[in-house]
Amino acid sequence: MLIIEDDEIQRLNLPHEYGVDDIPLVLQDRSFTQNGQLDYGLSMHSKMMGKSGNLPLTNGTLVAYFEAKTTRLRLRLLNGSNASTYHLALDNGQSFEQIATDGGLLEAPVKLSMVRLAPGERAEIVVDLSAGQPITLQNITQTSASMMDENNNAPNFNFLEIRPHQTLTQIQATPEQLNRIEWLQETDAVKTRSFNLQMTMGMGAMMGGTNSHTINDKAMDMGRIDEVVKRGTTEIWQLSNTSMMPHPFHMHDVQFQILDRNGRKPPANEQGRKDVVLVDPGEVVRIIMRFEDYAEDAPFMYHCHILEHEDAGMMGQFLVVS
Ligand SMILES: [Cu+2]
Repeated sequence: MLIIEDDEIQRLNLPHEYGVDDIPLVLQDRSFTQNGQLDYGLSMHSKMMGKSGNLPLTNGTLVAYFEAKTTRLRLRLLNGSNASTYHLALDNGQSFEQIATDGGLLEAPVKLSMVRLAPGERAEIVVDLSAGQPITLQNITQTSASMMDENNNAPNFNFLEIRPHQTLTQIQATPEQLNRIEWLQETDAVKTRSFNLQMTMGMGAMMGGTNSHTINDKAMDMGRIDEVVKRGTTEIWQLSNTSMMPHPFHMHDVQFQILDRNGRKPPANEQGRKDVVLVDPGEVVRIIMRFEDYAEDAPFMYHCHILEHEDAGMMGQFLVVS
């Protein structure tokens, strides 16, 4: 995990002592063989849906715990799983504050009792430990109407047990204003591009054949540039999912803002700088971004962040030119 900070973040007096009250957490699920090796056997099912494990790993550790010395703890969460979307909550039902998205601080903290994190997605949260009782960060299984979601719906994992010390150092409350974000407007956009995330369920695809996972009917081809963007412009990318399972769409190069989900404003904790957005089956998500970096020779990528999906072709590449 790379942690990027600046003077402005330091001035906010958020918990920022690495390993004490500021903890990076890479969350994953893995399976192991009898002799303790990583099991990456792919069935036809996991080739299609992505590989999920049956055990939770936190920073590569099983049954992880943390001894807390402060009344507040800042957790920098990364879903580092291949394919599982997590629904993270505290076991005592206590709420927490989300303070940052993938690419930076939210404008204000958002109070939540659960945060959804797709593969590749990040969130920073602040947990209140002033009651002095142990709290466990868990994944909560969601009941899904779709059988197709089953594999990406991890079981009730315990990712981290937080054990507070007898006496805790007081940490001040989170400031009410964290950041000022320059919001891009729909009218700023010079172009709208459409991306359709698709999966083919045919027998050929099940056997790992070509074009099982595509964007706009195309599987990734290193020799093909899919989109050419003009530097300095703002665009809307319209993401639709016509497959039977959710896909976390990820872009390189830019941080985008979510304009809407099926025409509705995204929830408060998604109103920030993002580079991963989960697109549910049947959903249309519009994102907006400004392209400021040149990429005239070596292209940037966009892809589904489920590892087996990008491997199977659900990826494209774009240039940014003058
Ligand atoms: Cu996908």
